[in-house]
Amino acid sequence: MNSPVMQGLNLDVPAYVKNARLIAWVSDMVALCKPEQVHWCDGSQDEYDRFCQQLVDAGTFRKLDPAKRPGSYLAWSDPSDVARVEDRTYICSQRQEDAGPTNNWTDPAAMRTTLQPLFDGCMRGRTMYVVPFSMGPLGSPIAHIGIELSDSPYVAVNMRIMTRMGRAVYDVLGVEGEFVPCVHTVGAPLERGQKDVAWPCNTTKYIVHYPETREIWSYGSGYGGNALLGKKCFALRIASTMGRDEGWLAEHMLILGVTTPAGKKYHVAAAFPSACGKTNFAMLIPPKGFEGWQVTTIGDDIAWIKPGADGKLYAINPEAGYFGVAPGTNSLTNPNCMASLDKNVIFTNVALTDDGDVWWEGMGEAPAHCTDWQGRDWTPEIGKQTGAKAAHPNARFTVAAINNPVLDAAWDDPRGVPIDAFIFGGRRSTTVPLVTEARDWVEGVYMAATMGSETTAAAAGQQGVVRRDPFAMLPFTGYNMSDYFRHWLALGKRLQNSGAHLPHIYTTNWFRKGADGKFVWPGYGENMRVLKWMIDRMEGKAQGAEHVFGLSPTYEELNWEGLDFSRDQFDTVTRIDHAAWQQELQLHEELFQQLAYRLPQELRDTKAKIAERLGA
Ligand code: TSX
Ligand code: MN
Repeated sequence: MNSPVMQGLNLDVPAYVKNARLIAWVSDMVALCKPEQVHWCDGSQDEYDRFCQQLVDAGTFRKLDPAKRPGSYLAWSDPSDVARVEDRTYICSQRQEDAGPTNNWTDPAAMRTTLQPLFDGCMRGRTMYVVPFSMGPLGSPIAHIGIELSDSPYVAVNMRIMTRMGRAVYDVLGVEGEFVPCVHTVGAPLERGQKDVAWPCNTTKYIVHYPETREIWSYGSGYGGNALLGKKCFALRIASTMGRDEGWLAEHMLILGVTTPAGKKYHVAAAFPSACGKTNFAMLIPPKGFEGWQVTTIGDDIAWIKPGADGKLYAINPEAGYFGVAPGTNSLTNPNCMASLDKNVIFTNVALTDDGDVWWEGMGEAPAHCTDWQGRDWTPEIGKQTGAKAAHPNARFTVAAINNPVLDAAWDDPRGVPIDAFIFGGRRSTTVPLVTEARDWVEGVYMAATMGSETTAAAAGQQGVVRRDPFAMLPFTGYNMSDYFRHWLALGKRLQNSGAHLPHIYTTNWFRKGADGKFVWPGYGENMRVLKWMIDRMEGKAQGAEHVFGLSPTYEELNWEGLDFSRDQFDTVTRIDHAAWQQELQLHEELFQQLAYRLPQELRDTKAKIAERLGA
């Protein structure tokens, strides 16, 4: 007999938890993982404060100076546990072709056999936290519920910031409601009397998704997307599969609102690969020359988008906080983000200053001395001599959306916001112009499917290698990428046939370089000029000029008030070099070869048309 009750462990299910499937599953997982106790999280402030104190006592958290960073903590992870582990991330569909060539696939039965002994007793000596969370506004028809079982209190406190976590979730869930079961363990059981470490984890890691049964199993890591299972695992990999089956979209997109001086409001969803500044764009401050314009944030990373009864696409941010990269963030690149970090923040892997505050590379002037993310002495001199960074390059902040001074009033609206435009942005030093509008949905899907990002140059003078990242979803689509393209095409066709006006689709590139190797476009707040052109297009106020793969602005169509940007510079960031584009199409072909199985014919046709225009 191995039931938890027989072992003497009472599940202590709170009276407000009434979902039979949930209780049975927790009971099964307790029997498997064998925690010392079970804690049902209620999501209260009091509970959060107690967990944080417990993390301080365990040495995981350091409380920052309450005068400088009220309510804030710093965690340093194990040096081996600092990022998502893509090569340990699995999509376990019944058929390999449903995971596709861009995902790691393992037969689900074989994976269950592998994981069973790893999870057996994995929480010994620890507490299992039952973390109920809603991805999206509670009760929203676009939202979905998950329950994460984790043996990490660090996960519990981060989930409270990143999701709508707590007791109210059970009211929405009810007796028969559905939830995505998410099991997480750091994979470091404690034997009797064994002392814990500050950041328990295991060198063996598995981040496993069963898309058909909508389950997530995560083993061995306590960090970010490996452990906060509502984010990439649920809101993107599992949700993209739900969206495919149910006719909606789960996307790696920020959502922002733009209000014009006339008071008209537009909503834009934008996909950029990592290291392209999504959070910066989501919190953009309009520059000089744009008085009366306002940009507000709905989300900075993920969008769930469902067609409404009126045929428009409505988007919610399934998250309730930002888990952003700290290095590079400062009061010039993103003042709104810096303001968001004033209080109630969990920092992970940034440096600790001698006066109890935080510092990271690119925050501003370096302190004369601090303690780096591995607990070692750090000075600018040490940094210069050894190359050691004070903060890990993937150091993070976890902060509630309500800290954001430009949070959109509708960010928590259960109906979502109507999307007027999609942006797909790459990071390319050549070839791809500043902004291009697709002439139709299929051309837009082509742009998104072929978007790419240049890895930062490996050696001086060497150009970065282009890595394709279709829709910025390559690591996050929970099924076959070619089927994902089909899903986008089918949704467009369906909306079009219903007579709906589809969102415009744009591709942007803030990163073209000049002959001197320097960025030509000033970027950041100045991207407002590009946003305004998009709105001018939507309002029929700008014509654009057609070229081989879409339509880009003329120099006259951008508002240059407050910015010194010459016709020549504009030409450098928008020019289309036909020879370079011939080569670019070769690279598109390589992607299409990889994704040939079930690749939609429309994309091949679109490529052929571009080739034809280039040849003419
Ligand atoms: O986030 C960025 N955005 C979008 C902002 C709304 N970044 C940072 C990318 C790494 C996270 C950018 N970097 C952007 C941009 O538009 N553009 C660039 C390139 C760039 C860097 C520096 C300067 C200009 C362009 N200027 C000076 O250094 C003075
Ligand atoms: Mn992301």
